[in-house]
Amino acid sequence: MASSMLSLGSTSLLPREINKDKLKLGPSGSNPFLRTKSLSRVTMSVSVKPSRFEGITMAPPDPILGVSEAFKADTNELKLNLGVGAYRTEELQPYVLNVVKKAENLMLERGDNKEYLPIEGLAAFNKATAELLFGAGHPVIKEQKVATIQGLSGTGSLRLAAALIERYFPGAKVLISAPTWGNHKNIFNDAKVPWSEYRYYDPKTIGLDFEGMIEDIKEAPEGSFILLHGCAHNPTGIDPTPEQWVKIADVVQEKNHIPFFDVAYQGFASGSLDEDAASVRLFAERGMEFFVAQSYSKNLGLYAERIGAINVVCSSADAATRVKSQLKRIARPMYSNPPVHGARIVANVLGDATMFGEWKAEMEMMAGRIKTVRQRLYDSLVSKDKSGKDWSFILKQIGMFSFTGLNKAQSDNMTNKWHVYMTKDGRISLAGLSMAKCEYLADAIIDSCHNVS
Ligand code: KET
Repeated sequence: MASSMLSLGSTSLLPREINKDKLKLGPSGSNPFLRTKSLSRVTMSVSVKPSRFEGITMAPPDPILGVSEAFKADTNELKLNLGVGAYRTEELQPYVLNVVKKAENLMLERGDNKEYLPIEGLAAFNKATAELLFGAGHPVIKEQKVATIQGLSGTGSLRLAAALIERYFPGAKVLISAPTWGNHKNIFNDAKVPWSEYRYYDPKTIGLDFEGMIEDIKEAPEGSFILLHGCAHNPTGIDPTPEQWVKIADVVQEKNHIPFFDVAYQGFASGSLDEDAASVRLFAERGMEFFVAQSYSKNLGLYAERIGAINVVCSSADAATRVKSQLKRIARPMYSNPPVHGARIVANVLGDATMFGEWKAEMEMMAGRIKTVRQRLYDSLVSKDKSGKDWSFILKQIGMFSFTGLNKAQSDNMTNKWHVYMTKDGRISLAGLSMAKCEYLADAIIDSCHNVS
């Protein structure tokens, strides 16, 4: 293809189309190709030269964000995007929290500048984010045992920690749950950190395979990193009970493993920020050393601001200082320093009692809407499905998602026949569902579940 085409940026022109294009570009002479006069010769010499990028193959679409691209291209009016975990209103519109608008207005009024942040990010944000996670009076904070640096949301923060593991724990393995958020594998692959899976989801019970999970964590080489979803496990929506968390902490401690929490949904699982941080705080109370990546994409709706943090809890303030210095060293050549806008929003909201209260109320409202559609979807399934199938697993799951148990062919049917966009692992984002669409979705699920194998 490349040998017969002239490429101009992202558009490719067949040679016979060039004259047509010349007319469109006009006689200004500003286009360097047109100034050569002998356009056809230029075409010839370019056309025989293979691209240096010939060896670069087409990458597959992203399993989650690629779903949104496919959704945009669908013109059917019934279409429904339940792919990415992003909160929508009942009218299925994106939602900017009022408290975020308030914080942004404040920033405008103050006339905050756009100077570079330090490599570790905004100090007020780093302080507030660690306090939100552990609780302000927690000994790990008072004793300055936490190395916190601002990251490019949850993903960027995970990536920084992965780079630190690669550099300082060569050969150490990260254990991730089967299944997990798809990007975890990409992150550790790109950071060249070996990983393997521990059992988590049991398709027979559509619940947690707790025995399998404990066995696999026990069997991992001593000193492995154990990636845990702090709350609202993605994609299953199944979390360990408080008693199970205690047992997980026991075996992790016994085997000298290093826990690595991914907290992307604090406040979104139960509606309470403290309750959703209970797993992390349990490990902190035991004096363990561990990682926690945080994200404000979901709970403050700051998806595009890329605001989050990586926290490393250390056994001494001295170790925390050294770890922080190395995290900065990793960040500097990667992206130099993080963006300020989202950090200021979070610092303002968390640092002001009134705004903090308003945030909690809005978060409860969002979490509440998701719980309401979850219930409505369940009710619709139960009333429409005459097969006797037990749908109660939908109500047992928590957070933004429901793991439907639909396989790839069934998920394909949801999209191809019903225009319901979802990930191929059978996950649907209830945050993208309205009450009005529950019945339609139930019809699609029942058809896909019973008529496609
Ligand atoms: N961890 C988990 C478990 C997670 O689900 C996400 C995002 C992230 C981290 C990172 O989010 P960030 O915006 O970098 O702070 N999950 C949703 C979006 C995505 O895939 O990027 C999703 O699963 O739909």
